[in-house]
Amino acid sequence: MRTRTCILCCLFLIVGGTFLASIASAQTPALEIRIDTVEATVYDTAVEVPVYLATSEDSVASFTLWIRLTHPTLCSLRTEIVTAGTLIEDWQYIHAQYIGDDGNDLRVVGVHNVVFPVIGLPPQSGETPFFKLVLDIKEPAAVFMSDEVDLELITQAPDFFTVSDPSQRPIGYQIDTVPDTSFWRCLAWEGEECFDWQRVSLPPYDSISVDLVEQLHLDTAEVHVSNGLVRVPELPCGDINGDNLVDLSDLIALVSYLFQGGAPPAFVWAANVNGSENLEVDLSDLIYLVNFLFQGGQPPQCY
Ligand SMILES: [Ca+2]
Ligand SMILES: [Ca+2]
Repeated sequence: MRTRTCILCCLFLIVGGTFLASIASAQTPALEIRIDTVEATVYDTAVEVPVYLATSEDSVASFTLWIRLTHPTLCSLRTEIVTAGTLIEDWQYIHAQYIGDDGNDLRVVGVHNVVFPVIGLPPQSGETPFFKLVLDIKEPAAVFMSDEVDLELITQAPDFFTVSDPSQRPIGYQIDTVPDTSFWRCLAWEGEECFDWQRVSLPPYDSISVDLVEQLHLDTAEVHVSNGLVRVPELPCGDINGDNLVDLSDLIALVSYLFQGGAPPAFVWAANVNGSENLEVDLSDLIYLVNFLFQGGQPPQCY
């Protein structure tokens, strides 16, 4: 009886331990790359988009990321990478270049240090930006057609998406051994013996060979990727509280901001209703908005 009780206890502990381990791995991936969601206005000329890195165990010494701008009606990607105040501020090598001719695909490569010993970033919680992308906002006339673009991380192959530890091992990849079949055609027979083989992709062929090759695959249970969104809202000038309308509530928000220590406008440009060149929001804007709302004055003109 005592023996049976012990076995039951052991089974319970093992099952319980496995259950806890699976929850822990689901909550904390070995590697997480996230492109932030960012909002800009049609009056911004450029916007910085933070990319975040979180690692639960590994130090990161180098990376390659392929980032694609989809539906590029609003913005264009720069090859400039902002590193000030980010995790890779002191890295020795940072390089970004376009892939293709349309400027919508960007490859970013970073190496912490190239001289031995390679150190790498210690595990990160993902609060400080890894680095920042820069997007130029296109002319307002082109923006009105759409108001969102996506920044997609391409992850199909190690050439597109790799993050490595100080030993240059990719983080979060599985290695599969798969058969690789090749077809051969003989170009020079001598009796039954061939002296010149040519590898071919179409029949006819005289021989087949099968090699075992190793392929790397991103382990999606270990690596989490989330793409970013850049939104450029088409807010009307004078919409100080950001609800897409220009009405009394905007006047109240402006009075609160100017005289009662209230929240600043959602977008400062939308509060510069008199279109002053210094872009400042002050009493003259309040008077302008009162004239428009109650005395038939000119509509807000932010630019
Ligand atoms: Ca409003
Ligand atoms: Ca003003």
